[in-house]
Amino acid sequence: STTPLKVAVTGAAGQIGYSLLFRLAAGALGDRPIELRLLEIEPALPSLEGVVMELDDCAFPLLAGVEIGADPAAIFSGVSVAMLVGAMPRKEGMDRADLLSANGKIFTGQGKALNDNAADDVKVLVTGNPANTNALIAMSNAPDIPNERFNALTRLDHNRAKTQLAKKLGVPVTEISQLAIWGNHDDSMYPDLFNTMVGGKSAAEQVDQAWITDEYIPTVATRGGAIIKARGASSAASAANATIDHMHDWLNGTSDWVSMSVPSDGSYGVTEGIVSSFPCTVTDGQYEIVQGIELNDFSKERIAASVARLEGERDQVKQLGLI
Ligand code: NAX
Repeated sequence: STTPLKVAVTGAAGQIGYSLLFRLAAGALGDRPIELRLLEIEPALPSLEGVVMELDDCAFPLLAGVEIGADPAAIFSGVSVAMLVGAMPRKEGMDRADLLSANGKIFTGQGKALNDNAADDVKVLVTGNPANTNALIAMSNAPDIPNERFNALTRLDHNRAKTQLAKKLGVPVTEISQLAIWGNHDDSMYPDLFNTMVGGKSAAEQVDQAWITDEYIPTVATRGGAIIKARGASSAASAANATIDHMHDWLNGTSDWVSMSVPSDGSYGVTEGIVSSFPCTVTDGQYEIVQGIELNDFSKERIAASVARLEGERDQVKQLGLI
């Protein structure tokens, strides 16, 4: 199609935005013109103007237009893709509950604005943390948009899990298939290797359980903190890359399982309605949770623990009147 795809990005002047916008404008979602609609809070608009100057200076052939602003209703008008990256960062002394409440207000407002202004086919992907519960809040405040159009990002965990496994086994990442993250995007997320294939053989049979429990899962779960320690700033380019991977596959389809946090339909006993990560495939712009996977007791236990975290967050935001 030559009609520009209208793509909204929130938090566009932030770290992730600085990587994300240039990849989007360069055609990362597909070979189609793109119109960027960038939302920021008022004080960040001057800085965002500088980013737009740099976008101009790239003379991207596919970039059909850029609009910026602080009013979600105007920015979300007619968008088919919304990447909700902007969120309130966790500051010193803030716990997860404070974070939920601060971000809740952002995502109730943005959910309503999407409901009233986005295109009928809008797909919404939440990257801003706590991503799964922010997606639940936005979804609950957008009654006219089908629930399944609200996803949250666990693709960064997925990509991290893939590379760590590839390194361990000394194979290229392309040898790995059927890998998936289950649960919440926090340190309880669970990468299941028992259904993963490497070079045509079961991954779990090529590593031992102690490595999975004591090294692999903790390395993937604490990778964000390791990046902060090394770089002095949180993951940005890799988070932007994962955000693009997720949306690219949602729009264009998959050839292998991918990890997507989606509203649970009760599959595998995951509480219906919460936004939890599952192995998914995508056909014609619609994802499906992969069915018929056998989960062993270790996997079931880990998934239940992560789902319990999501239930806890859901209960908190319910109490706060956000959903
Ligand atoms: P930054 O603090 O650099 O940028 C966030 C931007 O959002 C700021 O420019 C801020 O002005 C803007 N913002 C705040 N409230 C807004 C609102 N109501 N409307 C529009 N914009 C608003 O953070 P950055 O490093 O870019 O990270 C963004 C979010 O991604 C954070 O919540 C972070 O925790 C989350 N992450 C999620 C990951 C995931 O895998 N799901 C991984 C990376 C990242 O940590």
